[in-house]
Amino acid sequence: MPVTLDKREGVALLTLDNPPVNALGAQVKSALGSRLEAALADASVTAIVILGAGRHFSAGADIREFDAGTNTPSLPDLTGRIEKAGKPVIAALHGTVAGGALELALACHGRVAEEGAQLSLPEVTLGILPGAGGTVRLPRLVGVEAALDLILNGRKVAADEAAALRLVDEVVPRGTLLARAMNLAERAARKGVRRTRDLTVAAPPPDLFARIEADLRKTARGRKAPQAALECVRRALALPFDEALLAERDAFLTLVGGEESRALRHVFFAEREAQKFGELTKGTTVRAIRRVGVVGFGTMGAGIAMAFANAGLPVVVTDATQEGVDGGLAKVRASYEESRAKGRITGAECAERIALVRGASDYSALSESDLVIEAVFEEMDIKRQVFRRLDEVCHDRAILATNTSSLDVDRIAEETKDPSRVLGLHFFSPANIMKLVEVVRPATVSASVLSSCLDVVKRMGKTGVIVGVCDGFVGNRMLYAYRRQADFLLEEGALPAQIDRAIREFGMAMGPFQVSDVAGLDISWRIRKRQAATRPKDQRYSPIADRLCEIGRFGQKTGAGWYRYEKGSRAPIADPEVEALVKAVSAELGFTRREITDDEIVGRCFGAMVNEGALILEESVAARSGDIDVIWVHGYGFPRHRGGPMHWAEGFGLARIAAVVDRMHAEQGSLVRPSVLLQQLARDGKGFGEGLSPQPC
Ligand code: 3H9
Repeated sequence: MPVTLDKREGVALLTLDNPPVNALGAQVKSALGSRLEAALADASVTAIVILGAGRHFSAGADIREFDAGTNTPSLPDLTGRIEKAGKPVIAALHGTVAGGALELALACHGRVAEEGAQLSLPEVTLGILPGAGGTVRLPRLVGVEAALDLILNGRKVAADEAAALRLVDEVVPRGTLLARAMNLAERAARKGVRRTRDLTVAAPPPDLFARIEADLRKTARGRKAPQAALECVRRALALPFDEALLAERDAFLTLVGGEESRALRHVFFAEREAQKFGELTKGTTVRAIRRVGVVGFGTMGAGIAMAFANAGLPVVVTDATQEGVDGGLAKVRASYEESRAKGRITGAECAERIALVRGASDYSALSESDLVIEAVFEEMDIKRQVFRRLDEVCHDRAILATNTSSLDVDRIAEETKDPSRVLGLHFFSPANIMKLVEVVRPATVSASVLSSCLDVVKRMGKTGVIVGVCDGFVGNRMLYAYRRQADFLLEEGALPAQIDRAIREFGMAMGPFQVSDVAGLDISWRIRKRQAATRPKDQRYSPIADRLCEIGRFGQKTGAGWYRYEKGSRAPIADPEVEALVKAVSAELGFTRREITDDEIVGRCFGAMVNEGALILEESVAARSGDIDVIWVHGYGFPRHRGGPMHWAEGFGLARIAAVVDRMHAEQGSLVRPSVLLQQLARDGKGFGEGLSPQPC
């Protein structure tokens, strides 16, 4: 039974028992409703306590049921019934108390939270809003400003803060929750019930809503849920309680059926699916990773070292010279000091993390490391040399990883005596901040090495996605395809600022040319020069970026790239010199420049990207389209509320994408190779999830 009913000393205990997270699905709601009625009808019961079995009180409404439509009783019905009950109902909260679960607690007549409990209303992160009274009851309990902070940011509040906000009545030590909740229930039974609906809301500061609206215009661009939640809170102040509840319900139902919520729920589940690898890692032992080594103390090496130190793991970082080591350590110190100064970490945490990172100029310092990550120059010969050395100095059980962003990990693994312990761990820059790690799986790697790396990536609070070996793996390979169309569009008639604006309006944090100016144009120039000899002569190639590099425009670091920059500023300014260069290249290549629409920019850039994603699925370089979406959301700033490129493409229409791809193929030949999978799904009117059974990549 998903809800049990016990009686103790005149108090009825209703326990939610629906592993793993006590989600409030149809059966739980129905059982809770009937158990509640039974307790209310039982004359020997004076008060009721609702609690959760297992690690969490409850993760809220069952998100999987959102597509199934409303089921009875609805959560708003249930919370209404609890609030109106003639006997006191007390919520005993521990672990996660999220969304509808917190709304259930808000409707109770008292709340006790155990130390360690985390309370939140994360609905806007799922493209919805609290739909079981949260926007109406929370302002009555904690005030409008605090309520808006919680509702619009989906922020988790720890038990102590919840008490300070008067969101809970008491915080109690671990192990005492039930006793203290029963105690509160007995007291409430003597005093009579106190209902949240009867509380009055203090008027908020007069400019509060205007201020928040202005903020949302910047932070929630293109989103519907935050604005709708704000409106609900506004109505909660203006309307009678029950009318405000009805208005909230309407707003919730509109959002839950909308594209934003579908996309955000897709990402929620894709993130969790990405952690599952079926047979690939089933039953394998996870090796203990207690000490980590990093080779190369550049920006990437320092970022990786900090990512491990942030998770409490000691790291030793080697560099070829003592100067390199000192520079790297200085970078780490400066970064932590800055975080401390900004209040992101305490002084003690800062000192602890700095102490966890050691530097060395000799490979022998890596002999004790259980995992070593190479982060040296992106050059195959150099990497192979590093792996030969690692093979000599590291202990037999050590896992050896390369942070390459594109090179053939199979070839790197060949350099070692035991290639089963070699794989790629592709961190994204800055590695101490970015959540994504592509876990690159060469043919020879063992399942236990894969599981161990996924485990350590999770311990670092990052999202690991397994990908196969190919040039650029999943993320960069799709990025090349997208970026190439942006370059071609310049030649045909667009300018960098127009393309960047269209892509930003789509929802990407930055356009491709802005990104390039931030990253520096010189690195990809070097790669292109290396590839020049093998590039087919008849293949279309845009020389504009090369021309910019030839005149020393490497991006922000040189004050000029695709844009120009005022001294000390990072604000891009369109530059007539770049416009002249773009137009000159168009003329040289024989293009008659034409009007390019934003729709064409979006269709071609993202169409090429999605087609590449479909090829990646065909080749089993990624196991699922959701994995690709997770990679793009976490590693490349793809707007989460659009669900990732593959999910977005399904909504946009795979047939429309296939048509754009066909046109690009007709004009650009093998540079855009139409994916058979994409064409097939488009013909059959299916989505990516329907055309494939997940393949281990
Ligand atoms: C809501 O409440 C709307 C209301 O306002 C009212 C409406 C009328 N539903 O994350 P994990 C699954 S909206 C269904 O790996 P952890 C999850 O998919 C809800 N399933 O564990 C996974 O399944 P599987 C607002 C859910 O320990 C398994 O549980 N609530 C739900 O790392 C384990 O999850 C939220 O947004 C759910 N609500 O973290 C809370 N939650 O094993 C969302 C989880 O098949 N949940 N699952 O892959 C979380 O934040 C985390 O799951 C939690 C546990 C912290 C609870």
